[in-house]
This record gives sequence, C-alpha cells and structure tokens, in this order.
Amino acid sequence: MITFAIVLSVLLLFIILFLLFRIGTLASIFRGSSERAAGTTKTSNRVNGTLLLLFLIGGGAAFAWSFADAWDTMNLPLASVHGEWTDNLFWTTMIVIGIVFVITQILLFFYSYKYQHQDDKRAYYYPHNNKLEIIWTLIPAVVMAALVFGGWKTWTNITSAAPEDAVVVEIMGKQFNWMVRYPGADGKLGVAKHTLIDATNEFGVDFSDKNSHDDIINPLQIHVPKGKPVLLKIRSRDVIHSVFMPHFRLKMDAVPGMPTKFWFVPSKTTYEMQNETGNPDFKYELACTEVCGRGHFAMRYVIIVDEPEDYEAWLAEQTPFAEQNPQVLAKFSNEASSQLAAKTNAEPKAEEVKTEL
Ligand SMILES: [Cu+2]
Repeated sequence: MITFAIVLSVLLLFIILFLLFRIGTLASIFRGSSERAAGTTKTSNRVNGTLLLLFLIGGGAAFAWSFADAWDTMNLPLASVHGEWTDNLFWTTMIVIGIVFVITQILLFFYSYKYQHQDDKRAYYYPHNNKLEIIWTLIPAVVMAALVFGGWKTWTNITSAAPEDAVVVEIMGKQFNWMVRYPGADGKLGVAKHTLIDATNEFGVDFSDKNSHDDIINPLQIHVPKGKPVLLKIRSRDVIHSVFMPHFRLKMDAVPGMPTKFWFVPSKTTYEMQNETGNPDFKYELACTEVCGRGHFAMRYVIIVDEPEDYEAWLAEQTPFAEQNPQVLAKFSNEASSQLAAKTNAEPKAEEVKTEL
C-alpha cells in the first residue's frame, strides 16, 4: 500500500511538472514575442536535459543496486559438470553486453544533456563515412557471431546423447506434484500408457510388461549418485510443467504427449554442499518453473546427491511399486489371462472362418 502511494505521488508530481511547462509555453505564445518563445524553448531544453541526466544517474544506481541485491540468488552454488559451461557462457555474454549497455546508455543520456539546443550553436554537418559504417557493423557482427557459436557449441554438448550406463530417472509432472520412477534392478522402465492411469496407478504403468515389476515409484526423495551420469526422462500428464534444478543448471519443459530428456553429472553430494554453504539444512530441489495452475507453487521434490555406494544402498532399500500394491499387479495378470483366454477362444473361430472361405 505504501509502495502504491509513493508511486502515485511520483506520478502526480510529474503530471504537475508537465502542466507547469505547458502553462509556461502557452503563456509565451499568447504574449506573441518570438524572443520570449526562444527563451522558453531554452528553459524546457535545459530542464529536459537535466531530467535525462538524472534518469541516467537514478537508472544507473537502480541497475547497480538490483544486481547487488540479487547477486546471491543469481549465483547459486554450482553442483554439476555441464553447469560450468553454462555459467561461463552466461557470464561471458553478460560481461560483453553489460559493457556495451553501460557505454551506450551513458552516451545516450549524457549527450542529450550536453548537446541540447543552444541558439548560438549549429550542429556539425557530417553526412557519411564508409570506414566508420564498416567498423561499427563488423565489430558487433563478429562479437555476436562468436557468442552465438559459443552458445550453439555449449547447447550441442549439453544435449548430446546420454552415456549408456546413465542412471535413469523418470519424472512426470501433473497438477500439482511431481511423480518419479526408477527402473529398479533390471535398469529398464516398464511401458507406460496414459490410458492406464487411475488413482493408484498414477503413472499409467502397464504391469503386463515384466520390466515394470521392479519399477520404484514415488520414493520420498530423488536420490542420484555423485560423479555418474543421470538421465532424466521427462513427461507431463496434463499441462506444460518445467523441470528446474537450479544448482545443477538444469531446466527442461515437461510437455504432455511429447517426452523430453536431460542428462547431467552431479558434482557435489548434498553433504559436501551443506559444508560448502555452511548450511546444515541445505537441500537440492526440483521445482516447477512453468506457471501451470493454482497449485504451481507446491510442485517441489527434494533431491539428495549421494556418494555412489550410498546411492546403491538406498536403491537396494526401496520396495518396487508392484510389491507395495499387489492388487494392481493382480488386476493386470487377471486381465492378461482373460485376454489370453479370449484369444484362444477366438482362434478356432478364425480357423472356422478360414475353412468356410
Ligand atoms: Cu507445474
């Protein structure tokens, strides 16, 4: 409320200033003296020039403050191998465009002040210079091309195919939580179909597929091993969500009907990060970064990065979904046997039809 009042007061102040100028200009027109009119222009130019200079100083200060204020949240400690390439790319781009931004803004506002209209001064007439044109076209073109090339190379590296031995974790977004599935001891995720989704089988896993029998679904936390490649297979059940793991510099949309993926190598365990940050409660997290509806804010999953042996121990402790929910497995085997029976009944009929023909 106070912020609103301040904004409103500043706005009103500007309106009052503008009206005062307008009255001054109109008054000089009514007086009809060209000398006075020129004088009025001079005053308004000086005021405008000063306001532009103040805008440069105020805007520059706000720019510096916003950077300083958001520094910690902009620079979360890094915990993945590819994150270093992403950070390098980000900061190289930021420094290059930051320098250009600062120089051009200073020139733009300072020159508006310095070269404001003066009755006794004429602008220098300088129509064309090919050499200058070439220089200020070529330099930005080369710099931009280098940045784009660097970005393309980094993106190609990050999105290259995951190594064969990567730990697979499936992540499915739904309104409003994440669901997670591990392939279990066989290393293979069972087939899933959206038509099989119900209140218990939230993933829509087809349990007639043997690979699904040891799948681990929705563990309390996502565990991944340090120093090993982890492949995230990402899906969505309803709207677009987005998998965001800021400490790993990882972000990939979860799109309904279009599976996506992202692989990465965690480089620091949760414990190491707790020591580094001096925060014993530190936890990596998976958040949704697509505004996907009313419960968007609640889409969070805690990620634990373990030493590889701790990860194996954790995985061995998990109970597969089919074991926890034998009724779901039973339903599928009943269906399978009734389908088999129907098939065996249908086959002789087919034979009959054939013989009839
Ligand atoms: Cu979401």
